[in-house]
Amino acid sequence: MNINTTFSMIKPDGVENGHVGSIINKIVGAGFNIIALKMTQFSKKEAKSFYHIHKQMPFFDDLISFITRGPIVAMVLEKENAVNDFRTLIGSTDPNEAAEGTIRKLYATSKGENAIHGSDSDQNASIEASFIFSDRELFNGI
Ligand code: 3AN
Repeated sequence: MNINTTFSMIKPDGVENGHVGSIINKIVGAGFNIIALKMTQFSKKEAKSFYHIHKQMPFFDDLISFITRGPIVAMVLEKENAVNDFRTLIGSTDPNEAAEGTIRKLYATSKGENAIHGSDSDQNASIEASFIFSDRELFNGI
């Protein structure tokens, strides 16, 4: 069994709309083990660095305004096949295209404000977790 980890954050819309508890319930119910968790808020500078791969995209400025407008809840999650299984659990970027029962189908309002993030590879999971959490907070390692 290949147990690995992924990084997730409940975005400002998910927090503002009161969905933190329901989303965490769904994550744990799907078999993920939370190995690190905190509520925090991105500065503009941090957000631009976190999302640097989208720098050239037309939605970049909106994305930075959105992700910095309120707190996020960041988590490192452990499970067999964590990255891919978590992407399945959250659903497509656009909630209109997300499968029934997925977190984005249930809680996202638009492609820009889509409630939750999940890493797209093991390498990015590690980079993103280290962006938010210190080594001592990642007590299980990643
Ligand atoms: P995902 O989060 O599903 O991996 P990415 O990595 O393509 O999606 O995009 C990162 C974030 O950028 C998305 N979660 C969403 O908030 C925002 N985003 C992506 N595409 C668009 C778009 N066409 N319009 C507005 N925001 C977008």
